[in-house]
Amino acid sequence: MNKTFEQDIKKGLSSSPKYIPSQYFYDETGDQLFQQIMKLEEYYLPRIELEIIGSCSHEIFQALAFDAIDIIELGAGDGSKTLKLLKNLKSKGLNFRYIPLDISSNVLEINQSAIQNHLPDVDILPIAGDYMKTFSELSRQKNPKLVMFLGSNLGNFTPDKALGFIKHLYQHMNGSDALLMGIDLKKNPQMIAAAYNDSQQITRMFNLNLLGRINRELGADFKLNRFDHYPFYDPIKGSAFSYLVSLETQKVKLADGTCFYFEKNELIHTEVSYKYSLKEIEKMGMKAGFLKVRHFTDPQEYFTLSLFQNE
Ligand code: AVI
Repeated sequence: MNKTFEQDIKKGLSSSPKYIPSQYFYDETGDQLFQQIMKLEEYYLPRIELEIIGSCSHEIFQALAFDAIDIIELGAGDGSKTLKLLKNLKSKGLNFRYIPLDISSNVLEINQSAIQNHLPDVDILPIAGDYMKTFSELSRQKNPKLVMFLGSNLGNFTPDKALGFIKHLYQHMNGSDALLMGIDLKKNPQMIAAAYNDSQQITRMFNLNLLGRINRELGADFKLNRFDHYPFYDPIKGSAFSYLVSLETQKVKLADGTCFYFEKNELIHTEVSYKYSLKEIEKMGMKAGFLKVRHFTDPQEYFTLSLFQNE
């Protein structure tokens, strides 16, 4: 049994307000549900990010100062979007090694075979584990690098943590390295609200799977139909918040006998997905220490690939 998971769940469910850390969405079931979310019409993020990759690869290539680099991707996932960028960079003659970092070794295997199939000449060095730790270790190597953090993963940090994260990356990068981040932009709130409350209810299952996972891994007796998915977007804060709502007063027990009590309509906070404006992204980049930020967006400015550099 995973001790950290157990401790985090016990801490979160005995806090007030209750919460479950969003990193726990991604067990095997959660990974599959997330793959389905990424194909939903309402969840526009990956579709538009891919579109931007298609249109800006040449400019990214031109912005890179070296012709032999390490491309390090944090939280790389299955690499489906990255493949397009890597293919485009390769066809322009960029010589690179691809280093995907992810917590899940499962997903890294999928990533490696997908990239290898299409780009047999590229050296791939997948590293499973905490990607911040691995990144700090890798940064001691002096090879020039392009660091990538795609998929609007930055949005799952609060703005303070997001800034801390970018600062940390900056401190471990050399002058000529570049950082490319895919970030979801503020837009019509209806569009964002729909992305987290899809009509096929996959996001609902994704959220409820947190309770399913606690049942499976900690022997809890959550009845999933006694909880509801409650997403809401606050356009002022620019954050989509996700909650689970207890539909009745109830008690839930873990296999070790620990009990948690829920009042009717009590909330469990499960996720934040912050959205930014282009100006806010620039400010964040500058505060972290970068001197230059360039945005590549779709024509409607729904999403950006932002490139942070020093030179
Ligand atoms: C992984 N992350 C960027 C997704 C997001 O949009 O915040 C996770 C997600 N949650 C619900 N739908 C997708």
